[in-house]
Amino acid sequence: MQTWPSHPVPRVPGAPRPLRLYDTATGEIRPTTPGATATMYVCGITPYDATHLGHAATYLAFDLVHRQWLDNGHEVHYVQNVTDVDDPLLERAARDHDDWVVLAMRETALFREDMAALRVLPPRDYLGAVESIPEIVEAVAKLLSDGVAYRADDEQYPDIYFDRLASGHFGSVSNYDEPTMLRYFAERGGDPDRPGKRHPLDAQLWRAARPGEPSWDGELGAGRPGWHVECSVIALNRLGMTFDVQGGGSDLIFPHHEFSAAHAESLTGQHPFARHYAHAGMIGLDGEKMSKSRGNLVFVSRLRADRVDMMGLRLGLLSGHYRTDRAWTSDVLDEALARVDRWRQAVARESGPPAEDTVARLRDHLADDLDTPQALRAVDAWAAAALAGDGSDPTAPALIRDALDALLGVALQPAAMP
Ligand code: 5CA
Ligand code: ZN
Repeated sequence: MQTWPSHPVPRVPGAPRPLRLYDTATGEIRPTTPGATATMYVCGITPYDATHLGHAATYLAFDLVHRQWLDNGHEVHYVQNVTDVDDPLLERAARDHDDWVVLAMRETALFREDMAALRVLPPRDYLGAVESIPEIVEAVAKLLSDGVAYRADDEQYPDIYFDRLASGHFGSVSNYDEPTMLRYFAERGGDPDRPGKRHPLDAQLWRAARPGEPSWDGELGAGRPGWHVECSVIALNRLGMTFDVQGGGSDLIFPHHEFSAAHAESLTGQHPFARHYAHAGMIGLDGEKMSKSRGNLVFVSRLRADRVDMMGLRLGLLSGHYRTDRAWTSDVLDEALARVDRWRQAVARESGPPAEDTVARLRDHLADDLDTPQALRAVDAWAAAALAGDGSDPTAPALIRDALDALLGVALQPAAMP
């Protein structure tokens, strides 16, 4: 699939800091330990509606991971998927008498524009589920022949399921107990009550064709892929086992990331799937998680249409810590817009206080599990001093501008407007 346009990232003088990141599997903030090429897979959108601020916040968090690795001199191999065939997409298309393929194309195109406007660095590999079906079929066939997957006991719809215990590591991502797993499985796309399964928590790998649903014929019989195996296979075939970071929102911890890992571990006999499982908190609106199913959404594209400064939006979404569930309010946006104005005025001055210490603090805070609230405050302090006329270092404004661009993805050139 086509990705979105990139932009050059300036190199910032001074010493980079190795990135430490919270890992859901171990419950600790641990250093990331990439080789020359750092590897990351972040779960992409299900394109049945436009990108809302919750999605945007999650992709911005992982954009900061990308940027801290670049600052540390790594190449970054970043992979993202698009779940371009799944129940919610088909249901929305049916509701609106729309063609599901065209709906997915339209929303994916809008997502690309939103990501580019927010200056999110693009993935190197951007793959849809549909275009990945041959590799998914191959993997599911292997799981079947290895005896870790089975056909549901149902002659009409012989869906293929994964024996959750097959990898020997089930539970190692989420660390949830079985009642918690069962609750989330039911809430997040699982089918615990489906007759013909051997265990309520076994996850679907291949859904046999139903009347009126799209399906692909082949060695598994006509059907379409399950959700978790899509991400397992796309990641595994691009990054191999034990890549650096598997990312997404915290709503993906279970069942999605637990099963993506378990499938890949069963396919390869290796563990772990990823060194870090990193999860962004949920953005809420009016006291509830922002979600397509609840309909309490603020869309990035709506704000673009309203000519909202995307660098202000970016700063607003980064003003809270990425792991904290947090509410989006008009105050958050207003404060961020005021902040970006102050910063713009400060870096437009001919001189300011020496900026090396500020850049070092910015790096320290970001390397500490992406502590953006502190990082932004460090920049505020420099900007306030610059605007008060303190300091006469003529290189400082450009250094701050480059550091904000490279490390936070905030471009303060006047051309940054959407
Ligand atoms: N296609 C799957 C992942 S393979 C999916 O979850 N798609 S999604 O469109 O529902 O979500 C896209 C990304 O945004 C996921 O990483 C999800 O965890 C994240 N996300 C969804 N809602 C929110 C929210 N309210 N706040 C923060 N992140 C969110
Ligand atoms: Zn995924």
